[in-house]
Amino acid sequence: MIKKLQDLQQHIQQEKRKYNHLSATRMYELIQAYVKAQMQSAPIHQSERKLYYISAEFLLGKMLTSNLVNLGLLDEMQELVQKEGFAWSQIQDEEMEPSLGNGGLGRLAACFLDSIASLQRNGDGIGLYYHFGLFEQKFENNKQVELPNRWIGKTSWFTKKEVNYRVPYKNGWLKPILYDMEVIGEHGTRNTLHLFDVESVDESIVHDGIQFDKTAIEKNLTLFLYPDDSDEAGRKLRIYQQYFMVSCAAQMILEEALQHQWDLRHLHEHVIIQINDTHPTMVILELIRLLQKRGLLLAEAIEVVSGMCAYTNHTILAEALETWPYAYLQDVVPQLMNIIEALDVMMKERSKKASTAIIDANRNVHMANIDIHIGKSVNGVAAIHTDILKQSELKDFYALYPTKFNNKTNGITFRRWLSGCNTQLHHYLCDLLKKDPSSHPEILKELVKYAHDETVIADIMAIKQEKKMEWIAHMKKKQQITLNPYAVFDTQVKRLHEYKRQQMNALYIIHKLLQIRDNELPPRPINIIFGAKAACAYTIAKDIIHALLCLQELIAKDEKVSPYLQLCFIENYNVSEAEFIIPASDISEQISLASKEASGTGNMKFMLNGAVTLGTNDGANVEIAALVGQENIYTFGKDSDTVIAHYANQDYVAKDIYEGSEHVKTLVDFLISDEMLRVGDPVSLTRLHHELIHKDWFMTLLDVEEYIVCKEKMLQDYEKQTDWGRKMLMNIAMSGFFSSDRTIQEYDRDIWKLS
Ligand code: 26M
Repeated sequence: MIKKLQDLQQHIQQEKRKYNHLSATRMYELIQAYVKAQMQSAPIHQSERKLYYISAEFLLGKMLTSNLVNLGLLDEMQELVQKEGFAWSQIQDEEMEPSLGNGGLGRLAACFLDSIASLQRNGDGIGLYYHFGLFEQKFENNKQVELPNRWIGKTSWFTKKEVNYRVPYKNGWLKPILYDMEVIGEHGTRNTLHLFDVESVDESIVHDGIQFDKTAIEKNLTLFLYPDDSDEAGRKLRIYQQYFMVSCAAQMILEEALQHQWDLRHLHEHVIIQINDTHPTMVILELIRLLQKRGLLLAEAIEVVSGMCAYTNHTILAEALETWPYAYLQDVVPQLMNIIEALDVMMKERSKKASTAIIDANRNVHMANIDIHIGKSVNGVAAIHTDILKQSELKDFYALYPTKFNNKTNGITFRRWLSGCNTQLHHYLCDLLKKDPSSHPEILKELVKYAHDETVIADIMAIKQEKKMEWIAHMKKKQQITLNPYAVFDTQVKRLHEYKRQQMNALYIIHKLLQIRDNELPPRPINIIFGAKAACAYTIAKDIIHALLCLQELIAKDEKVSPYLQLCFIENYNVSEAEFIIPASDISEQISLASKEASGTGNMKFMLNGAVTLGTNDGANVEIAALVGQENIYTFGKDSDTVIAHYANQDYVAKDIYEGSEHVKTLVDFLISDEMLRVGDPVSLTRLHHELIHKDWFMTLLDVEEYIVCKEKMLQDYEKQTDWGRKMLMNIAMSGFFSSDRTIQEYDRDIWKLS
């Protein structure tokens, strides 16, 4: 064990003498061992009440820099590394990124762990140790190809532990193995992330990339994050995963309660469980089952568990709200069925409304409905989202349980999204404000004092330019692409989904391309940057990626257009790529169809790093607008009431807009122009073209013209550089509200009551 910084330095010198050379790999290993030892010696925060944050996803990203930030050792370590002749990025490159999540929901869980520890609250995370994280994305022939992403390496932040739990399964049981990772807060106390694996897991059953026998549960249970669930075996495997996760969680919670000698009839006084979306819902059922086994009556067990559980909703998309056929549950978790039945009967006494039923008329079990009936709290993740839950999506539940509903606007950890990824801006702000904004987000407001200080504005803009240069060098190395560093950087990075409307951005690109060919030149070159993965089975999402990659090729080959417009699609967009591109961006694209993006958290990361939002009145964009004021944000598009009314009245017809506007028709038809078909797949491009005209479920054409006008205004305003710099400054200044420390304080105040 390398315990002290001097020890680390000694180790480095020793190895250099011995081998005459020190590789970046070895350097990383030595530093990692040192940091891990530091974390393991940090004190655990003990208390009479503890939070368990259960989540199917923890999208951690690389941990080295973030751990060093929290230990207060980043500057020292960067200096040491530099003295040894390495760039910090070389050392970072050595770490494998654990991609144990899809996007917002998983990254939120990771930010929360960081804030919970930093605020010195007693709270652990519980999830699954997937051997393969979210797939690695490659582009071939302008299409996404998915490769397995095995993230587990020789050096790891996780430590393997034995546990004596048993998870009931078919005619026997499964034996869990525990992997623990220390979560260090900025004040040096530590919590733990517990990820469970199954002992009998067998990686050798994976073949041809991501194929495997879906019925061999003992071998495949923890192999993949969200295995393909297009068939029955895949869907049942997800139920096995979820049950395994929550059964381990329940056993751990009861074991810890026993150690503390907490009375099980008063467990809700000591334990609070936050259920991250519906994936961990069965923890409610499993705890009721286990408490009954330990002597509580059903009614007593329900009462105790009700007081222990709180549910967070992350989406109103109907297709994302989980329901399981009764028969699947019967097959996978027969031991829970009498509890589901009992709860169903009890809740039907409370409400006769079909919308609130646990088991519906088609014998489907609604997981969210279990959470809402039994849990003590239901929260949305941004003000507008919570309002929509109360007023429309869950309005029958809101009538039943008005006091359960509350809002907790999402946040991000500034330790990663400022200190870790933008050291230049972080140092500058620390010097200027005489306090560290990562620990004291509210201090950022003092920046407003400098709104008319041209030196400060110029400094902030110079940092932006430096981050642009760094990112361009990175992309040159990674994707052999040459980009103009003096262009406007207009960025849309997030999962690919129709509701997020990357396709609307594609139509803007076509608009700009045609303008340039028509000699209407922009005042400054524009770089439009994308990063997005599409779910393997989501055909239209893949068609959108394909269209964008075709446009990228077409523009790159167009000598007239490319000096003014470049399109760059970041391959394999993940947390590390986000940390690179966000600080380099000028424009933050947040253009979801109003009402559909529950919150968004990328929007907050961009704001903190001085990008200006181009967005709809959706999710947390609404709160960003209220904070910065209309002169520091660009909003457009129909509002959520209008959109919700269109769905209710079924009166949105994309084709009417397509036929009614020559401009829109030209843009949409470009997708199947000869030049597009020459570089692309006619089947895919035609399908997308057809979808936009005949379905357009997320109403791209409804907002596209306003979007184009709004973006053009933004690009014009960008030319008034000092005014633009002031907008950057105001965005940074008002971003303090979006610290996940604030979010966690609210969860604690209203729900967890840990302190
Ligand atoms: C469901 C069924 C089958 C397979 C996967 C799923 C599924 C997986 C992830 C459904 C939803 C999932 O995540 C939803 C999500 O990420 N929601 C996002 O949560 C963020 C944090 O609150 C918000 O900021 C985003 O707006 C919201 O889209």
